[in-house]
Amino acid sequence: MRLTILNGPNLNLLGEREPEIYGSTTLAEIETDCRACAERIGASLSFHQSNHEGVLVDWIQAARLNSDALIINPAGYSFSSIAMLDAMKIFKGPIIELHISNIHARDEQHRHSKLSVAATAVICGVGPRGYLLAMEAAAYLLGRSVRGAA
Ligand code: CA2
Repeated sequence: MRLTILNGPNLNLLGEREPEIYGSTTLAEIETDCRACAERIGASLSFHQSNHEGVLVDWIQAARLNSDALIINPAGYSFSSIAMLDAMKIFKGPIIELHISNIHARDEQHRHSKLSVAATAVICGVGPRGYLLAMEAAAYLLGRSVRGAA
């Protein structure tokens, strides 16, 4: 099982600012935990962060060739990026959209993700632990599609 985790703009600053919303865990710590989880569930893992929309689009396109499932925290691009939405629509495997905070409990600007329509599942509000839940969800969704079970 090959998993790609993509992180959008400003998530490189996790743990440094606004800990009351996003917690004090850094993205490097999240990556370490994700790599341990990948080993546990027998997955290979590509883990990336970019502040640039086009770079994220390139990685989503690349995932079509090198990944079975895609986990994406699009951050601020959740609310604006038709380019990422278009790229996600052509990915064949499960896509888990992930947010550290509960976007539904946020202000109007942070409430409606344009990308969720292309996601198989959405996880939000669980903090950094959501990344591990998303990896388990990806494994579950892949297993289900292989076996065709409910
Ligand atoms: O909760 C999430 O994971 C978000 O995707 C994070 C985005 C926000 O726009 C979404 O509504 C929810 C923002 C990421 C910004 O990250 C920062 C990290 C540290 C300090 C400031 C921003």
